[in-house]
Amino acid sequence: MVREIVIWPDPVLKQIAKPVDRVDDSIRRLLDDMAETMYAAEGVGLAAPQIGVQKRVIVIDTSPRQEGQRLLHLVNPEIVRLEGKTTYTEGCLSIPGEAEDVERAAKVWVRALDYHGKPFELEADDLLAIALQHETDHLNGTLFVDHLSSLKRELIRKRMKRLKADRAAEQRERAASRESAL
Ligand code: GNR
Ligand code: NI
Repeated sequence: MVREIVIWPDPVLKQIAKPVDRVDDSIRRLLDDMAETMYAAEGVGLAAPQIGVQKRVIVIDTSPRQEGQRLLHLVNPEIVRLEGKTTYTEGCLSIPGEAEDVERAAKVWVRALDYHGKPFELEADDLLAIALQHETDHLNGTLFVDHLSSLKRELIRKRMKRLKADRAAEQRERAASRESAL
């Protein structure tokens, strides 16, 4: 099921997500919903807090055009080593229409549980390394705008508040026209 993506600013995006104690069917359903939501939104990753779920669960696919072929499920991910520096122009499904340069480690080593609860380790560079850092940030209540100057962040906050207000007005209008059609 495709879930609704929470738009920043929202308190749920600032909280520290809780570790999963067992990868059971309900976690697998969450992983499936997250993958479906990520592909529908054409993102390269998604963290559970972005659909309002406070759990340390992420999905990543750096080539979402070939849906499902390079899908990664990570439960309780931990970055165990970071190396080098790189700058990438990042976006976020919770901050639509915005993109800014963020400096991060160029290479990371991550430990996590997979779809079946089995531990694995992953060594990543390029976009995958960026996505892993971006998504684990989400689990700790951090978004890419938190890596920007406060001036840039506050400008983006204003635009997101306007976008949310516009969307809410649109929904009210749609509800009203449904009502009058009855
Ligand atoms: O879809 C996404 N694209 C992206 C581009 C550059 C750096 C990070 C990302 S992640 C983002 C999806 C998202 O918001 N995940 O939390
Ligand atoms: Ni994001």
